[in-house]
Amino acid sequence: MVGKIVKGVGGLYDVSGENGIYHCRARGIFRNKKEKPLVGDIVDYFVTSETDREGSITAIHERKNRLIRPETANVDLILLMFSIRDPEPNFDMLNRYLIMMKDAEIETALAVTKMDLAGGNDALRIREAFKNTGMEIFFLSVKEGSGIDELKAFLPGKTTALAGPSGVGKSSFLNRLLDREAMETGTLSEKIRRGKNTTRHSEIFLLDEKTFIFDTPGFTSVDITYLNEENLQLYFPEFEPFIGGCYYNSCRHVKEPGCRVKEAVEDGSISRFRYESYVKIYEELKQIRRY
Ligand SMILES: Nc1nc2c(ncn2[C@@H]2O[C@H](COP(=O)(O)OP(=O)(O)OP(=O)(O)O)[C@@H](O)[C@H]2O)c(=O)[nH]1
Ligand SMILES: [Mg+2]
Ligand SMILES: [Zn+2]
Repeated sequence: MVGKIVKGVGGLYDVSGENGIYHCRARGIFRNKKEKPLVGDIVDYFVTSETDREGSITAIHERKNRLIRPETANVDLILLMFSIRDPEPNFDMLNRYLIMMKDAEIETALAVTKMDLAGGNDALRIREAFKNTGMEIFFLSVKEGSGIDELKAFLPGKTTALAGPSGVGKSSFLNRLLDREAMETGTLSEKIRRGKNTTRHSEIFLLDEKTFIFDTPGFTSVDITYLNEENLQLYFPEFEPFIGGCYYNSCRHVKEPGCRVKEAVEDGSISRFRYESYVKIYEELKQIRRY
């Protein structure tokens, strides 16, 4: 039978097929092949016990894509969520995450949460920071119920994964979409102090027949050191119109004269914040490759 893995915890997978959900284990062949089933995978499975609703996964169908963070397969859209406050956004980490998604060739949109805690020009500041990146930006407050419908209208027909740091309100947003307490939520201090109310596994929910949404665990760091600094420019979509126009063909837009990218930062077509992030990451990657 064929089904979709909707949840995976400790080697046990919930596979949703035409006869409902079966709790499945993956057969040993996966371990030997160093391949492991991921939430979002379409798999072949057979039933080992009808009464206990248990089964066994025998094969993974070809993936459209595969992500390490969050560990998922077959995602159409990443909704990168971060809160305007509590916790404060870590823009450096967000930019690194966006680079990782661009490398994985997965469409990404931004959702700024907890807008009930925002100050007067916070939304403008965020729009300015990410201008000309081509990304949709949504502003919402689950607490006040604002911005939810706009974001909801963006999701039909897609498989969307909610991603972002811990405590930004991913599970709260999901619960709001489903109108039930599908996932546990909690304050950051509850998460940290008691290790509770935090999301530890990825799980898929159905919004309608063709619309899936994954809740995933929050991340605390993003590693992109596998990238080559020469190519880093390609991961900043707002640089694209200017690349190739610089005085030097080999321009990496850091210290070179006659740089069109730097001009674009000066005239405001590229946000300084993103450019500075580019330079910082560029220097870092270059440093790594020296060794
Ligand atoms: N002020 C305010 N607080 C919110 C809002 N949405 C969520 N919260 C609170 O933020 C805290 C964290 O929410 P969660 O939904 O657990 O966050 P999460 O992103 O799922 O966190 P992890 O599962 O640990 O990755 C909870 O105490 C929520 O009540 C909001 O719109 N406004
Ligand atoms: Mg959560
Ligand atoms: Zn340049």
